[in-house]
Amino acid sequence: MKEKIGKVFKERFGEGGAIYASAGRINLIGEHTDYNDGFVFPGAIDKVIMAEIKPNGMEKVRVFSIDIDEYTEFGLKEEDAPHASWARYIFGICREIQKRGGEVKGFDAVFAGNVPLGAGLSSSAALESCFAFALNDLFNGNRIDKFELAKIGQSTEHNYCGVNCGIMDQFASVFGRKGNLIRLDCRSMEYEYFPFDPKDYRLVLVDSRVKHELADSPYNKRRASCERVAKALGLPSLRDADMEALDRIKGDITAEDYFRAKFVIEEKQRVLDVCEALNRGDYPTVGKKMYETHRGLSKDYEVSCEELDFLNDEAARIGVTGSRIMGGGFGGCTINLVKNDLHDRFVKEITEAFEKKYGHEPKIYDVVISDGARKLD
Ligand code: GAF
Repeated sequence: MKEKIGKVFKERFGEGGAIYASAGRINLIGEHTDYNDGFVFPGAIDKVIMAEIKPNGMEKVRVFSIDIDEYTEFGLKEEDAPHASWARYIFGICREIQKRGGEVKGFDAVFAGNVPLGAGLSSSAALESCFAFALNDLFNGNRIDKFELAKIGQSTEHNYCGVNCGIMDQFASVFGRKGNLIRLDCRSMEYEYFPFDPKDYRLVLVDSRVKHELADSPYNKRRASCERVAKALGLPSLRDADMEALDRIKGDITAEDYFRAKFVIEEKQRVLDVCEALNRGDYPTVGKKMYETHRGLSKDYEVSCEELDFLNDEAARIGVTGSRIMGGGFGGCTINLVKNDLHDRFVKEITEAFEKKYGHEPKIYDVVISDGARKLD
């Protein structure tokens, strides 16, 4: 990928620039908890967006996407926003740095990636973090701290891409560390690295290839439900809510809002339970919690779809230790905790069963927990 980017950069813009990369992410558990000030447990993966970037001495950005095979250029003022959705991520990063008093000047860039798009692996956060990291290095002497880089990505989603997301994806993409998951408290922003290298298990993603699109989606509606319930409880967020309090106001809120909040209250506890279980090496409990999350996401939070429920049922039938929808939902992947000796049978059987039912194979990815945003040599 690096060589290809270098070649295209040279053809389009001449003498090469610096090369940066940032990663997609998985999340072991803690879904839709980030914007409720709860806990999440993600890690960066070995699938990246990579970009070669060089200041061009102009007042504009010229950028080429190898994968989409599109070129665009834009200025750095608010009214210069490009139309192409992929370019809006980059424009958003430039603007959000500027809004915070940071410097961004014109630059040329060529980028490519292997984070599957729309699969729930946060290709958008990888793109944002790659450019945020690079522009911090190129124009700001790395003065912007890593949390702020993650927030710059999140604000880009909010203000330029129409997704009212939490901080998890950008955080994981910026803070990812090889071989480690990271438990993040999304209220205090305290985080802890957890070495994750189970000897007898593997994490396997099964991509339904149902396209997951968060912009203008029910994602923002889920967040609004949570905020309504928190308000009805007189709390700043669902972080401090419990089932007793929720049951007390059950008559004052809609049934839908009740079930959304119930899921979040249960899910934030599950993250803590999974971390404890991991500390004991108790993978059956980790797996059990993953299945509980899937049920909650499917029945109470209603962000699943037929194909993802099918993948989850099949995983259970085959005897997989843990399985659930990963990420925002509405399509994309399941994440599966699979015993080593079941791995090959699992991949074979779930692929065949899915193809038989839906007429196309799912994609299978073995997860490798890797580093987040970085400059390459
Ligand atoms: C998406 C969002 F971008 C994250 O912030 C998070 O809410 C996730 O869905 C669900 O856990 O990836």
